[in-house]
Amino acid sequence: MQTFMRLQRAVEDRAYALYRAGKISGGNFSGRGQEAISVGTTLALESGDKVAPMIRNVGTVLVRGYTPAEVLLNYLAKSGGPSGGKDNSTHFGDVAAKGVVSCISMLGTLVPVMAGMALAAKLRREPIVTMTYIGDGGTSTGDFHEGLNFAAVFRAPLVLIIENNGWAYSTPVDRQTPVKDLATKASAYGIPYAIGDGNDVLEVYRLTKAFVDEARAGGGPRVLELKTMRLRGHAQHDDAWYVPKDQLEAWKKKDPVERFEGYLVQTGIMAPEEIEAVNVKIEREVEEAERIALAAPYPEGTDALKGVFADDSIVRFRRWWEEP
Ligand SMILES: Cc1ncc(C[n+]2csc(CCOP(=O)(O)OP(=O)(O)O)c2C)c(N)n1
Ligand SMILES: [Mg+2]
Repeated sequence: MQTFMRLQRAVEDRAYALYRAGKISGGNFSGRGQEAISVGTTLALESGDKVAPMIRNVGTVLVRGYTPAEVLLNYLAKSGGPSGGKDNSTHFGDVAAKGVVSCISMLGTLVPVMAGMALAAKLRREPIVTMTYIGDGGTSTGDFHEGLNFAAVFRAPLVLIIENNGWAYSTPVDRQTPVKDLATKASAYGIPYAIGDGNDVLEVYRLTKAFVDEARAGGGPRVLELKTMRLRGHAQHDDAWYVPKDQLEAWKKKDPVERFEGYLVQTGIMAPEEIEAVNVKIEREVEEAERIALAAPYPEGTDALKGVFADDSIVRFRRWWEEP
């Protein structure tokens, strides 16, 4: 848990530096302050389960076996990255090899997608659980409600994680909904829910594991709301001027990574020097990943057609295009 949380932070810090240096075009997002959620929830899954991360869940893809180099190659839109240079963010996945369903930017849409995937697994009698994430803002979308209702009716083994980080871009939660606990929305569909501390990786793991086990045992969907705070702006271009400084400072004291490292030292599980050694190793690994990503080539123009249509349809399209 400590390694993956530090790895997420190190990879995202490196991406932030690359963004500031003008090497990443478009937006660049960060899950700083929310690492315990990505890591704790994903570690609670079995290898055959399917997970769909959102933009703040780089920890999820790292736990699932993507390397820091692959993540940075993708941010830089290089050809060797998982999206082959088609995306400059975190929109990549590999359902068969890694059990990762690509992030979809349109908020809420992954809820029906993962509900459908869970139902498909159930119909095939495969003991698989699906999981995805949604922000506080995303719970206002129609897809969130339709997807949850669908999952509830078909008792699909879906675990939905609500990452309540207090803000949807510049909109605070109390301007988004009059409901204090977002997970209570699940009870409208007869879905059991729980609410936990998203900055405590052990609690995140424990609550997720219980829900994953229940969903796998045939109990139907579950909704878990984890309270946390976005420690950077919505994306790197946004300095979050609208967030009250005292709110930010209070949450910085609850930093999930430092908090867990403090716990490991206090309980004698790891000595400070051991933690330091892990963190130095991670920094080196991420420096090497950056070197690889910067040196890698951009895709060829013709690569733009690859993976967009089934190969056969490219042939048909060319034939149609070239015929007078
Ligand atoms: C359906 C939809 N509406 C609007 C957007 C633009 N948008 C992207 S992220 C975002 C804020 C999301 O807030 P939240 O769901 O709380 O997630 P967080 O960014 O806090 O992780 C908005 C409005 C979008 N991607 N999809
Ligand atoms: Mg939010």
